[in-house]
Amino acid sequence: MKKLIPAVLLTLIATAAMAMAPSFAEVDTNKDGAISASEAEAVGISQELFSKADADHSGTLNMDEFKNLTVQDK
Ligand SMILES: [Ca+2]
Repeated sequence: MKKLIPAVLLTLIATAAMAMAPSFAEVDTNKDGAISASEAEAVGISQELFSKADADHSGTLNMDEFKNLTVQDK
């Protein structure tokens, strides 16, 4: 029975984390598959963070770059 408790906690933590960090689809408001600087700014991602996350300096964030950003931004 003890195994039930961590499973419940993990679910709660995952739910809370998802609620705090916007998903890629939520940030990509024009649905072009990339996050522009203005889309990032709209959800409170600073220009500095955006530049750091933009690993290939394309001026936009793809899903991988966005994931790295949301992991590092803690
Ligand atoms: Ca976009």
